[in-house]
Amino acid sequence: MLGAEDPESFFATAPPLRDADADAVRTKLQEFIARNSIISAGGVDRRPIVCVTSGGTTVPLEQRCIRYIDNFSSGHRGAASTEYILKAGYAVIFLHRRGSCQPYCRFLPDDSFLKFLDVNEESKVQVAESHQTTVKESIWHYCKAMEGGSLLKLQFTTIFEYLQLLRMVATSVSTVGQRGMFYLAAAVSDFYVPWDSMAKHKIQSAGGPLEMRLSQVPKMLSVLRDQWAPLAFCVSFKLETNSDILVQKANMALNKYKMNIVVANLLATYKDQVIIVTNGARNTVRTRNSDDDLEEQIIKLLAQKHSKYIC
Ligand code: PAZ
Repeated sequence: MLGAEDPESFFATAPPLRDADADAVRTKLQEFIARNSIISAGGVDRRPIVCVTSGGTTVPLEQRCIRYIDNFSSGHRGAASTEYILKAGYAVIFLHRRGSCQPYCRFLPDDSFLKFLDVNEESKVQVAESHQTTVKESIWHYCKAMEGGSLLKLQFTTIFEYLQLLRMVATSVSTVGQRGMFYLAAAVSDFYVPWDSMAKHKIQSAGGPLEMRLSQVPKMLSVLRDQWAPLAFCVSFKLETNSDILVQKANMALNKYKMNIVVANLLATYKDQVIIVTNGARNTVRTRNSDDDLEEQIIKLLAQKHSKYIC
């Protein structure tokens, strides 16, 4: 019998995406991949396709969910990376947590977007003068990506949705072979409550302290590499809090899951520094000043390595 840690059993017991949602995603993916695979009469202008995963997955504790386990990921890395990947000429499937940071919206204040607006002499609401340039540029880039068909956004909240969508994206992207890339920056739960052993209703506090057993989420990186998209260029991320084990864990992921690259980062410094680990090499990438986006350098390096991989 297969356990909750087995990929097949995970998918067999996960609450399925609604049929209409799954069909709509499948259709969008097929259209997106076809659009970005066209070879024009004047030469090759098809784009390589990257699936960027971004933000954290939740682990529901009740089927009619009131409570869930979450993690700290804001989706900033995935959103910023998407901007630079698009700029480098790729098409991006942005698989992100609902409500997390979005490409071209990173500059928007958390509190409050009203700071960006003011009311003019005719009582009309407009973007404040101080933010006109940033907002105009962002709208321009966003519309170019959406209308030009190089950005497709898909949303998840739970670990169940995330892994089902990732499988759908990966099996679709496998059709473009080595032109496909996975950039797995999402913070994916390591532990979960299998759907069939989850409380159906709100867990009651009258019974005293709560004891709960979490199962391990199956290691889907090996399934991605071996079954879903064997030829794709795979970049996974490894976050640790202990610097003594970071590189060792990154090397383990590289070898065990046959990743092309592992981007290793520490919680204390992840915004300013990452280590790019490949077979036989280690490259530390740092921000040079406070206006610098670390993601710009990461993507430059990855694009070089990916184009070598394709040749
Ligand atoms: O989403 P964010 O910008 O707040 O954080 C990015 C990150 C630290 C989640 C990412 O760089 C990362 O390491 N993701 C993988 C985490 C993991 O080890 O599962």
